[in-house]
Amino acid sequence: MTRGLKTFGLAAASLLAMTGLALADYGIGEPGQIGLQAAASPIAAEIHWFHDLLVWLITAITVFVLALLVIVMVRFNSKSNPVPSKTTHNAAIEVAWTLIPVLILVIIAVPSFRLLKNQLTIPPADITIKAVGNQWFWGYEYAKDTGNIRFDSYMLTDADRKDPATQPRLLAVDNEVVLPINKTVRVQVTANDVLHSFVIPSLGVRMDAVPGRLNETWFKATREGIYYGQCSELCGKDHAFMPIAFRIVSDAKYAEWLAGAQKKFAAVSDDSRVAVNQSPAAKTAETK
Ligand SMILES: [Cu+2]
Repeated sequence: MTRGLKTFGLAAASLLAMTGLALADYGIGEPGQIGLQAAASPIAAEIHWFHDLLVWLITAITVFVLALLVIVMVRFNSKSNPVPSKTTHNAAIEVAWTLIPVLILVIIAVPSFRLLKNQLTIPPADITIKAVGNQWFWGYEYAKDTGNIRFDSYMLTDADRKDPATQPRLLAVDNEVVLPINKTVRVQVTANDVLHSFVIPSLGVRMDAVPGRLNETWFKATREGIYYGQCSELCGKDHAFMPIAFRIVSDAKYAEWLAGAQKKFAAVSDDSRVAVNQSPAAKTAETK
């Protein structure tokens, strides 16, 4: 009995973890973590809410189907039910098992499309940055009117990591992207060579980086902190070693960082390394 209770407790704990109520930490995976990385933007919170809704729905459906199977196995096996019923149709049940799944799908579809709309409708942005995937590092540009800098961001090697507590292995980078809290940031995403994917779980951002194409996404960070992400499209031998690190700070700290960064890094030039939205034909015409 105690054992049963323990198992139940464990199952309940994993369910809690799955629904994101436990193991909250910002911007980085925890050892033994089961749930999602804690949300730090409204979109990420909405993604978590939708995920939790699906977990409960899936759990209810699975338990219901399992119960039906158990009833069939116990009550209608050849021993306990030697003379089977000849029933072939039951209008009420047939209507129910058609309509209820449709209803469940509608219950899923409404928040699903709402989330998709919120992700894809980019609100007026306070800051526009561009993330450029390269084999194997990310380059960043702050738009001319909101920063006007560009720099590259490489993963720190084990030898470079002076403080393992604040510089997690395989995630810490030399140049972090610093941005202010509670500001809408439009992120343009593209690539210089092959497909990459720009992902920061805590900020609810995931966008493919495609050479010759400018994709857009956005976030509004509502918590200060450091948020890590990784390239999420297999892009070559060092795919696992091009992390993303965004540091969200107060307005004052951001202004201070930007002033320093404008001295340290180059400005965004007109002949930017990346030519976006250029068709192969246009490129060929240019070289002729
Ligand atoms: Cu990549």
